[in-house]
Amino acid sequence: MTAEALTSRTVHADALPEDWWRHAVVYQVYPRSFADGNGDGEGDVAGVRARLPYIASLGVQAIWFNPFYPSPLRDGGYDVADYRGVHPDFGTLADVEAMIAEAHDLGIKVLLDVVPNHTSWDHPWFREAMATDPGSDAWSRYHCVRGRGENGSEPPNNWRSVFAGSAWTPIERDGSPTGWWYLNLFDSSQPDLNWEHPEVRAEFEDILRFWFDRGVDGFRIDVAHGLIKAPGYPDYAPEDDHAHELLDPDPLPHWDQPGIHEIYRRWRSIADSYEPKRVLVGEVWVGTEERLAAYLRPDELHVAFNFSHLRAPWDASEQRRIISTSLAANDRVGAPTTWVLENHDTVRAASRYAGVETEIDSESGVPTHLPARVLTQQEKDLGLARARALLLLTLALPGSTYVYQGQELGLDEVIDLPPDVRQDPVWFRSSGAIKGRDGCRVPMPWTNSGVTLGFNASGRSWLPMPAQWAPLSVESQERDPESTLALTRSAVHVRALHDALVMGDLRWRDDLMTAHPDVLAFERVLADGAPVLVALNFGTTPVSINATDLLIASRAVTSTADGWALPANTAAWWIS
Ligand code: ISL
Repeated sequence: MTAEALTSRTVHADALPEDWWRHAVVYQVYPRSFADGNGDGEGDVAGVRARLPYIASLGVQAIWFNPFYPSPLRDGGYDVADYRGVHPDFGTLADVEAMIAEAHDLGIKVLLDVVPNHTSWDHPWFREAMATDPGSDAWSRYHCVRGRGENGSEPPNNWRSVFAGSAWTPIERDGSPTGWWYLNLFDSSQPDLNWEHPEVRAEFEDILRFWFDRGVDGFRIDVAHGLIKAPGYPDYAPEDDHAHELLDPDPLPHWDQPGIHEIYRRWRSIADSYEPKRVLVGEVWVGTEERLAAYLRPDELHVAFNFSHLRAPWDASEQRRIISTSLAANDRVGAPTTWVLENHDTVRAASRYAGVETEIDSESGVPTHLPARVLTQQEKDLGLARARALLLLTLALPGSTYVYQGQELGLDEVIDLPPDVRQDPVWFRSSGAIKGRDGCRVPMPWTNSGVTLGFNASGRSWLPMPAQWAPLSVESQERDPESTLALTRSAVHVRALHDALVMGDLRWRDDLMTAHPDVLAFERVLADGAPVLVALNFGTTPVSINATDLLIASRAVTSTADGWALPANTAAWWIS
C-alpha cells in the first residue's frame, strides 16, 4: 500500500473512542533523529510536521514524542531545563501547537514525555540550589545528603548510577568540597528531585496541565518507578550490588517504593478531569509482571511498557511464559498490556536477535544486549527476519503496541559509530567500556541518495548515517512490496480490519505447540466471527500449519496439501 492510498482517512483524533489507548498502535518519534527541517543536523518539529502524512500512512492512532524541551542535551533531552518550553534547535512552542493540531486532524493522538525523576543541572531550581549552601531550602527540592567518613569525603551510601559509577556527586563551593553530595541515579547532569517536597509535586501537576491545556493527549512518564526513595537512604545489601540494573527482581531502596502510587492517583485525577480524558503511560522498570500491574490499577496509570517481553530471548516457551504472566497480571487490575520491541534505549531488534554474542558490562558483568562485533550480512538477514516476525507477533497480541521510528524499516543497530561522535552519557561514565545507546538513535533514512539519506538537504547530521542504509530508506522500501515498511503498514491495517485481532481473547493453541515445541501459536477469538490464528516459528525447520486463509506473513509462506509451511524465523496470521 502506498502512503497516498493510506492517508485518506479524515477522522479527527477527538473522534477516537475514549479507551483508544487500550488497543492503539503508537509510533515513537525521537525528534532529534526523525527529520531535519532547517538543515542544522538536528531533527526538529518542522521536520516532523512535514512527515506527519508518512506517520498517518502507517495507520497508527498516536505518536509518542521523546523530549524536545530546552536542555543542554547531556542525555538527549532527558535532562530538562524548562518543562514548558521547546529547545530552540527543535522549534518553538507555536510550532509544537501547530504540530499537535495537524496530528489531530490526521486522526492521531499526541503523547509527550514528562521527566519527573530528575531535572537538568541547568534547571533554575538546581542553579538556585548551587548558589546556596548545602542544606538550604533550595537544596531541599533535591536529595542533598552529608557524606560518610571524615569530612563527608565518602558518598552517603553505595547506590550506583544506572549510567555507571556512584549515584552521588560531591557538592563543591568555590572549588572546595563541602562534604555534601547530591543524588543522581542517572548522569551527574540529572540531579534527582525530592518528591517529598510539596513544591515538586505542585510543579509537576502544573506542567501536566500546561500541556493538557495545549491539546496534548497524554504523557509517557520517564522512570516512573523511581520518584520515591527509601527514608534514610539505606545501603543496598551487598548481594544487591548489581542494583543499578533495571528489572531487578528484589525491591530496592530507590525503585518502586510504596509512596509512588499516591503520586499517580493524583495525576490520574488530573488526566480524568479533561475532555477527552488524558492518558498516562508509564516507563516502569520493575522485576515482576505483578509489580508492574500495581501501577495499572484503575485509579493510576492507564498503561505501562512491558519490558519483560522486550528482554525476552528468542525462545518459544520463554515468550509464552512472559506473555501469559503479563496478560494474567494485568487482567487482575483490568489493564491492557503494552508491547514494545524497540525504543531509543534499546538495541534495535534486527541486531538484538541476530544470534550473535553480546558485550558484557565490565562493571556489573551483565550483557548489554549489544552485539560484541559488527554483524555479517548473513547475521543481519537472520536478525531482520526475526525482527519482522516479532513485529507481527506484537501486533497480534491483546493490548497496545509501540513501534519506534525506523523499526518499520527494519533498521539495524549502528554498532561501529566512531568514539568521537558518541554522545550517550553511558559511554562517558563507563570510560568507553559500554558503548551505550547512540546506535539506535541514528537519524532516519528517507531517500536512497545523499550523505544524510534525506534526513535533510544540508548533509549534516548529529550522528553519521551509514551509506549501507540506502536500500533501507523509506524511498527504497516504498517501491518494494516485500519491504519491512510494506509489511508494517499492511499488518497495522489488517489488524484494524479484524476485530478479533484488536479486541479478541487470546487462546493458546496447545495442540500446535505440543506438536511443534519451537512454535508459539494462539488464536484471537471473539464471540462471533472467525478466530485469527497467529503462529511464529522460533525453530530452525519449517512446520506445517493447518489453516485456511492467509492474512499476512512476515515473509513468504507456501501452501501445502494440508495447510501451510511456516519457515523458521517467520510469523503469520490466518483465518483459522
Ligand atoms: O538505557 C538504559 C541504560 O543504558 C536504560 O536503563 C534507561 O536508562 C532506562 O530505561 C531509563 O530510561 C529513561 O530515563 C533515562 C533516559 O536516559 C532514557 O533515555 C529514558 O528512556 C534518564 O532520564
